[in-house]
Amino acid sequence: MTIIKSAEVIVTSPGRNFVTLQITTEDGTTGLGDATLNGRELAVAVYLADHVIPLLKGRDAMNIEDTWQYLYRGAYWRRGPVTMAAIAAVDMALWDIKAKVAELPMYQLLGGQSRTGALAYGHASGRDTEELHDSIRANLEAGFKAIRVQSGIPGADSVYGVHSNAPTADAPATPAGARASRVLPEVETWDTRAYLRHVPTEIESVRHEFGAELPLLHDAHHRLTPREAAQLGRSLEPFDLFWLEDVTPIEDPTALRYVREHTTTPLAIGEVLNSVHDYQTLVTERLVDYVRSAVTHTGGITHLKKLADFASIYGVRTGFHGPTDVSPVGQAAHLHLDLALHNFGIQEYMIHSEATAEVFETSFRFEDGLLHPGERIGLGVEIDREAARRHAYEPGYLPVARLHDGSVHDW
Ligand code: GCO
Ligand code: MG
Repeated sequence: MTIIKSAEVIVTSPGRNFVTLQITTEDGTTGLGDATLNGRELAVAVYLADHVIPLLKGRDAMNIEDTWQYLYRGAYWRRGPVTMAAIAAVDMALWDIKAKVAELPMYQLLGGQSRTGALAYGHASGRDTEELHDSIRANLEAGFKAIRVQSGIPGADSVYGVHSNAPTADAPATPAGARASRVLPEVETWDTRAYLRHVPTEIESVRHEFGAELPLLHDAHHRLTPREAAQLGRSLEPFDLFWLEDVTPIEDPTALRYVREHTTTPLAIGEVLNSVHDYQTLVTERLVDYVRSAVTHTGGITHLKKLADFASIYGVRTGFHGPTDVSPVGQAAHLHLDLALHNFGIQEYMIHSEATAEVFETSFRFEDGLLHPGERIGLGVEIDREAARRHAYEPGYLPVARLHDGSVHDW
């Protein structure tokens, strides 16, 4: 029987917080879904426990599309990161169950393998040029064939995405710094002019040191006006970026019209979007080259597949969001999609900590710069409930950015 018998929310913090939904059917098949929303984790946990789980019991686990529409349209209050992360967790868990019932790795249900593996990019960063180059070398040694480059800015104490740690399982980079025992968010100071002056010089130094072939990416984290973004895109054109990410704030997709008119640097956007509808202007006007949503924040496999298929009609490719705040369950779901989708572009891959790997045991492998979900049936992830219990939830916040005059800026 594939009738849903029970569902449970598991909150654990092996190095950082994760919210996981486990659904069990009457015949004892279990499925896992990721519901982690960095810095706002418990909102999704409560949404699932109080508003979604009571609706799941007794439903046929096989009817994934119907359950998706039931939770989305049935709520009336649709979209938004909390709702879409909750629906995503249910959706992933149901695909996991369906693939287990079919005794197939999940990508087989999406049409099978379109490639031998998904090109992954790692995160390199440094407070200065030397540290940045060392971090790139560490990424190359770890097997990455594409690298995101973030650097410190002279005069700024801390900058988004810059860590002194190498991307190893022992010392994983943490993008958001959401785990903190402090009560209030960390405050970073931001200076756009210094950033616009400095970043091109760092990327030039990287091209000089590492050659023309290595695909390089950079994330501006929504901090620029369209004119500033156009300036940055233009100044980076000689260095042939794979993509420039999230240049302008997400609320106004039409801001990218100006950027597009002024630079040929490829653009990626979307990690904070959570619906295919959010992409209508971006995709139909071809304002971006890559869509960046995460399966965890965009309604799961069902909805992300719709986004990818919509984008494919316009020649836009995928670059799913894969920081460590997407759990190994969410990342596994990405890898199944990456393998199957024809318009796959690249996959972000931040290696989870060893503590995380003890809680979530995965089947995915990273070989020769490519990620593969493995051949285990379902999504290929098992959760160790005992290990999960050993890591209690820790409240934490993402940092906040302020300008030199004290006013709040986009972080
Ligand atoms: C990325 C993202 C992350 C976000 C983080 C917020 O490109 O990986 O920008 O680093 O900041 O996911 O929780
Ligand atoms: Mg980003």
